Amino acid sequence: MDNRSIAQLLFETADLLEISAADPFRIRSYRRAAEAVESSTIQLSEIAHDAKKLQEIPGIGKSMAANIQDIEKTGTLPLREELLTKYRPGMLDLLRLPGMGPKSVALFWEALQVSSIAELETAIAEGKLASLPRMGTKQIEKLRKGIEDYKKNSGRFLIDDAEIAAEKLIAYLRAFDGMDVITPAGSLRRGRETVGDLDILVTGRACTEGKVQSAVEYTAAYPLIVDLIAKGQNKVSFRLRGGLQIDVRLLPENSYGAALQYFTGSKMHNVAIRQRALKRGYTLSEYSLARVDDGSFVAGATEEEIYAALGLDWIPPELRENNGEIEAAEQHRLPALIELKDIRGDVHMHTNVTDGKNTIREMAEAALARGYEYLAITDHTKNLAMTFGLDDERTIEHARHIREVEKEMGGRIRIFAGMEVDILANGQLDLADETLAQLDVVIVSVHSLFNMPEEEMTARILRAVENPYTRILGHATGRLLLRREAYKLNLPQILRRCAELGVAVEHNAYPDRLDLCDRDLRLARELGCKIVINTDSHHTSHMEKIRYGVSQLRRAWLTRNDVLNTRPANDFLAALRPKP
Ligand code: DGT
Ligand code: CA
Ligand code: CA
Ligand code: ZN
Repeated sequence: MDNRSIAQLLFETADLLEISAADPFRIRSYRRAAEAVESSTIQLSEIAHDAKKLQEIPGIGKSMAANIQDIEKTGTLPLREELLTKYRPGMLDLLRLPGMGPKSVALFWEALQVSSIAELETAIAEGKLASLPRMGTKQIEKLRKGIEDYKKNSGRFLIDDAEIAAEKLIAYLRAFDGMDVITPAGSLRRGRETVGDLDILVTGRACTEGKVQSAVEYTAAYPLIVDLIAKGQNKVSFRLRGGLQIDVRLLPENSYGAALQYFTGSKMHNVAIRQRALKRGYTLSEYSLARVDDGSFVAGATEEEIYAALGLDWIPPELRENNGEIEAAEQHRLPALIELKDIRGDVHMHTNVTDGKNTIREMAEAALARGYEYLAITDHTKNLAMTFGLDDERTIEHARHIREVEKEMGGRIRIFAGMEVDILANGQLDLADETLAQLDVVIVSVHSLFNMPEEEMTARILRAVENPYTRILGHATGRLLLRREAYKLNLPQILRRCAELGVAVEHNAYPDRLDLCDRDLRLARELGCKIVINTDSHHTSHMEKIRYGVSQLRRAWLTRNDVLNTRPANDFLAALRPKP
């Protein structure tokens, strides 16, 4: 089990303890342990057999070490299970609503027997909340809005969580002799920013008639299944802990391409493709492309042969949203989409001087190991006090340090000195111009006061990009996927101004941001903006998350030429807005 899952179980136990009005010290010890696990760079599952080693981690004592060992052994915590027999699992969902803490959950339970989001929704509709202490119309409205947002997001998962789940399952399936080709289809293959469920397709010797039954049994025996939903002739559906559903389909080789095409979607793309097939006298199903008149087989083993039979170039999955890709494929003018290997540097990352976990040197070595030619260190500024952001003096010192490390690297990689400068409430930047003048990469970002009215937020960001030293606008809409909506702003106006000024706009590839989104990226390109892609890494291990961002760039139809950090170091610097 990974650290994040272990931490989650400990956090949940702490919440349940708090709902049950347990001893505050006990509650705190669970929370502290959860935080320690979450931020530990050691994989706990690797040392779980050794209670002594576990206890070397600050925040983990003897009893927590035993708890972690229980989690490793059983996948859960006895205390959590015990509490869940007294309280309801739905209470953990209630805790995810904004403004809802364990105390309110306990109150709703005692006063109204509310133990789930659905019950809370009913209680609000029936006006029952108003009778509770400290429940004004404003609080009630906030809860109602929170439920609405929750329902919109619930049942969806971040792309990296979904991909990790898919990879684990695929590794398990590969161990079975004859499951030769295993591919995730659906929204994951299309690189969508979040995923509803996973659609995994399998083919090979084990999927032929007569043999497939034992392959189905093996799939249904996957140890991480918590809820087996269906087990059919060639399909297994189940849920993992955390709620992610996976549909696995086992298919004969001659219809694999048809199935891959069908289950990759999107639905809108498939509808348009099927209409095209019908116009040409074919029917397209998940089994094959066949002639309407005599039902004879035309294509099915590969996607390429199906698209070709329909007079189309093969369409990359990221484009399959019925946004003009079919016309482009017909006219042989699909773009040569940007690829992961095109990226030559990552120019937004943090170090342990602020809220990152590694040193400049460690970040540089990690970038080098990825094959990058350059990176930029861009730590936070002082307005972001909780990250230990730097003031002017410390920024200059940090920049000097960055240049020293670049020398130490002996020419193996370029390191640009930069900062992620906080945009203050009025749009001013958090560092003086004289300081900014000494940096290579100045990214400006909003990290506070997200609830401004649209006009004010737009003016604030416009003022920040007007600063002559601003070179990149970071994560422009501030959304956090499944957690926080974008702030209200007039994005087209901001993008237009960035294009005029030559300020590049960032695509922040960290999987809970992916900001700008695919649609906005397409707009940015149309408006003539320069575009960069960054991970905003706070740890060396975050750099690989760039691939999720590359998927978004591809979904926006971008090519290598549209993205500045596909260029060599000097060309990249020269392509940024010139310094005044
Ligand atoms: P998700 O799971 O919500 O992130 O999105 P998808 O695209 O993975 O959707 P899902 O899992 O419901 O279905 C996977 C693919 O299967 C979908 O992209 C297209 C295909 N598919 C499913 N149901 C239908 C349907 O009723 N009609 C057509 N044409 N295709 C379908
Ligand atoms: Ca799906
Ligand atoms: Ca599905
Ligand atoms: Zn930021």
